[in-house]
Parts: sequence; C-alpha cells; structure tokens
Amino acid sequence: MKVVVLTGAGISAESGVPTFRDADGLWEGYDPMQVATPEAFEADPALVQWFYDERRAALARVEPNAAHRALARLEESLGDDLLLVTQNVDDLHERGGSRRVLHMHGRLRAAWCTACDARHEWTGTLGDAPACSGCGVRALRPDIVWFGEMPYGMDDIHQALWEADLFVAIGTSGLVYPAAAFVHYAEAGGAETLELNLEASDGVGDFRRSRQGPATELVPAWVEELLAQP
Ligand code: BJW
Repeated sequence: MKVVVLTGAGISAESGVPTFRDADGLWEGYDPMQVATPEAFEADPALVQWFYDERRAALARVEPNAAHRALARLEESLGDDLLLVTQNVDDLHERGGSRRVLHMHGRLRAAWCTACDARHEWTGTLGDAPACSGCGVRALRPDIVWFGEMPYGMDDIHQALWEADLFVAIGTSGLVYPAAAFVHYAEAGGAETLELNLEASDGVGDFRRSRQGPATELVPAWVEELLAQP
C-alpha cells in the first residue's frame, strides 16, 4: 500500500511548538506578511532574522511526541511506500525517528546562501550576519519557503500523490497552497483520503473520512490500525 502523509503545525503542538493560526499561535502578535515573505526580509532583515533565530533556538527546548514516533514506526514498516511530507520547519519528525522527510516549506536548522546558493546545516543565529563557509559572503537567510516562493519537492510530491492508495493530512488547517490542494490530486489519482485534526478543518469536506482529536492520540491509533491490516 502506497501512503502519502502530510503533516502541519498541529502534529508538533503537543510538543510545545506553537501553531500558526490557532489562538496563541505564532502569528497572533505578527502580521505574517511582515516576517514570512521575501519582501519583508528585504525591508527589515533584522526583524525577520530575529524571528527565525528565536524559533531555531526554541527547538532545543522541545521533544518529539507520540505522533511523530508513530509515523516513524509506519516508515519502518512501509519503507519507500511511505512519503512523509511536512509543512513544518521543525526537526521533530527526524528526532522522532523518521529517516525520509520531505520538508516542503524548508527547515529552521538550515541556512541558504543567497550569494552562492549553498545550503548549510545551521543551529546558531543568523541575525549576526555570519559568513557563508562556501563563498565567504555574509548573505545567509533562513532556508524557509516564504509566501510567493516555490515549495520544495513539488514534482516528487505530485507523483507520489498520483500513485498513492491513501493520503492522510494531519494537524493542518488546509489554508495554505499548494499543500491545501494535495487532497484533490490524491483523490483524482484514486486514493482514499483521511483528515486527522484536533477539530474538523474548513476543508474537511474534501476528505472521504476524518477523525477529530489530539494528534498524540489519533496518529498512534491510526498507525496501529493500518499496520494490523492484512
Ligand atoms: C491540532 C492540534 C493537535 C492544533 N492535534 N491537530 C490561491 C490559490 C493558490 C495559492 C495561493 C492563493 N492565494 C495565495 C496563494 C499563495 C500562497 C497561499 O497559499 N496563501 C494563502 C494564505 C492563501 N502560497 C504560497 O505562496 C506558497 N507558494 C506557492 O504557492 O508557490 C506557487 C506554486 C503553486 C503551485 C505549485 C507550486 C508552487 C508558499 C507557501 C509558504 C508557506 N509558508 C509558511 C511560513 C513558513 C515560514 C515560517 O514557518 O515562519 O508555512 S505559512 C505557514 O502556514 C507555514 C505552515 O507550514 C503553513 C501551514 O500552516 P499549518 O501547518 O496548517 O498550521 P495552522 O496553524 O494553520 O493549522 C494548525 C492546525 O492544527 C489547525 O487546524 C488546528 O486545529 C490543528 N491542531 N493542535 C491535532 N494537538
């Protein structure tokens, strides 16, 4: 069985990583357009670097939860028949044991040199304008996909959705494209579709099945069910 799982901020919420759009979410005090666009970065690089430096530092204070670990068990069993796509920029899937994770919106722990196009693993700060170890230029930005930029891995994702038997969206509001349209690609390719979310999202009607509750309960239960199938 070929499975594509898409995760959003809700899967990391119980680890203590704030979501974007819930009450007390990350963007409650911010206009996303002031921190998550290339134009915002150009207008006020110090603010944007600070925003991401803070979030990168906060990763050291959180741990993966039962939902991340359950998806790692699923990968152990399905191998290459699972594609785990995450919109999250944290590294909790990897720390929960997943080995193959497609970060379509980039990663906090990566920096991108806009001078030489190199990517570097990064755990420190960028606000102090460190030099790129490749070209020496001080032109590093967070390796994050901002509004108006092309998400990563779209060809691989579309192919996997087309070939999938099952598409599952976990902990995402379904308000951001192109991820919000994945359910339609999967459906067009003949896949079963399932939403697992704390509450029914606005797009729940696009899915054939849905379950509501916290990810740390829903995801391990769903994985156990799937693995128990003959
Ligand atoms: C729980 C829970 C618990 C809570 N258990 N659940 C019209 C049509 C098509 C596109 C557009 C359009 N208008 C504008 C666009 C383009 C734009 C877009 O979608 N804008 C929308 C606002 C409308 N998209 C783009 O610009 C993208 N690029 C693009 O489209 O390029 C062209 C292209 C098209 C087609 C193919 C290829 C290319 C880029 C989008 C980049 C998004 N980046 C962000 C910010 C990253 C930086 C950062 O992290 O700061 O990524 S936006 C932000 O939202 C972040 C997230 O990954 C993303 C999704 O959020 P998510 O994960 O869904 O979080 P929430 O908070 O919204 O929801 C949490 C959910 O969890 C809730 O439902 C809760 O109930 C639930 N939950 N606790 C289970 N315990």
